[in-house]
Parts: sequence; C-alpha cells; structure tokens
Amino acid sequence: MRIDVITIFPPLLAGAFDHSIIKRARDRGIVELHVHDLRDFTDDRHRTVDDYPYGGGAGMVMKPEPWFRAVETLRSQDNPGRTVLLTPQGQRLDQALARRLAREDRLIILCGRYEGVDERVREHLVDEEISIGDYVLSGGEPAAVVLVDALVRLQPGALGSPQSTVEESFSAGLLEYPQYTRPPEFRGWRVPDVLLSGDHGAVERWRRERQIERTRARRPDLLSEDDDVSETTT
Ligand code: 9D3
Repeated sequence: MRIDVITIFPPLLAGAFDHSIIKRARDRGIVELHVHDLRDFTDDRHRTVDDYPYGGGAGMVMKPEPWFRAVETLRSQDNPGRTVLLTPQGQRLDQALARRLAREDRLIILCGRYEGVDERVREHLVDEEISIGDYVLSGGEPAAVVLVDALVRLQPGALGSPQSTVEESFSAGLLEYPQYTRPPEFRGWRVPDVLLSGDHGAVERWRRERQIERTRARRPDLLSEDDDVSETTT
C-alpha cells in the first residue's frame, strides 16, 4: 500500500512514522509512506495556503489551488486510489472503516488546519471525510498519525506474529481481559490463583468471563445482544 499525506506541518508526521510497527513495515516494503508539504504546491512568493473567508467571519480558510495541484500531481494515472480529508465533520473512524481503507492500493490523506478548507476541495477533490472522534484537535495531523497506524498494522505481514491478528479477530468486539506478570505478589496484591493454576481450560474461561464483565461495565455498546437503540434512531 502507498500512502501520501499532505500537510503544512510535515515534521509533525515524519517523526511518528519513523518508529515501531510503521517503521518496520516501511523497511520491509509493506507500506510506502510519503509526507508532502502543501506549501510546495503553491505558486506565490509567500507560499500562501489560506485566505479570508467570503462572507466574513473569524479565522482563515485553506485555499483550494494548492490542494488540487498537490493531489493531481500525486494521483497515479492507473490507480488514483482514494483521497481522504481529515476533518471534525467526517465519518467517525472505527475498525470497520480502517479495514475497508486498508484494502486500498493507494491513499492520499489531506490534513486540514485553521477554521476549515474551501468547500470545493470537499466537493470535487475528496472521496471521503473522516474524523477520529468527538474532541477538538488543532489540525488533521494527529488524526493522520492515528489513521496511518491503524491502516499499517492491518497490512499483511506488518505485525511480528500472525498470532496477534488471530487473537484479535477471535476476541473482536470485547475488551481485553486483565493481564499479569511476575511477581505473583506485589505490595500485597496477588495475581488471581487461577492464572497460576496451570489449568488452561480454567484460565480460558476466567479470561472470557472477565472480558464480558468488563465490556458490559465499560462498553455495553460493544455487546451485540445489547445494541443501543439510541444510536439507530433519531
Ligand atoms: C473553530 C473551528 N471549529 C469549530 C467547532 C471547527 C474545527 C475545525 C478544525 C475544529 C477543529 C479543527 C481541527 N481538527 C481537525 O482538523 C481534525 C479533527 C478533530 O479536531 N477531531 C477529531 N478528528 C479530527 S480529523 C481532523
């Protein structure tokens, strides 16, 4: 998979992509990642990327021309892939959306800033708009790090052991069970006896029970038997 990210702050992304799983996947040739400076696609002396909003109001709006020039330069003839704008107005990123985008051969990610992006970019350049959650960021860059990480770890061969993905899909939709390592007692707090028992069946049952209990307490929306009606009606 090839991913191009366009931003006015390339350094915010470069560092995040040079570590851990993303770095290993790049080194192995599983993903090809490129970060581009939007200002390189301007044509004025001041490398201007924003301007005052028509109709007035506070803040600035990102100009359309640099986005169009950047994306049209990066899109490949044979496979343009999908162009994604990261914006608070987008559809919420979840694992299903990550899985769908991870199947693309090419992705171009646009990081918005300021008060917004000229509407013609959304309408005529972007295929989908994505948000990573209901909180306010200063721009799309941290969201791009999140999205790229979610996509890279879904690429075949990106994770160390295939075991990890098997386990993830097995327990999909449930929160994790509590985990312990040595020592068996720390400051008087003991590791549950069942984990030291050597009874693998009992350990499996205990873990599954804790997963369900924890999911019911913290994320009842994840339990399919208990679908939240308020999310499907308006
Ligand atoms: C004053 C502007 N805000 C009014 C509520 C809107 C706004 C525009 C741009 C708020 C934040 C931003 C910058 N954020 C992003 O570009 C962004 C984002 C986010 O803030 N939260 C979750 N996901 C994303 S993806 C991109």
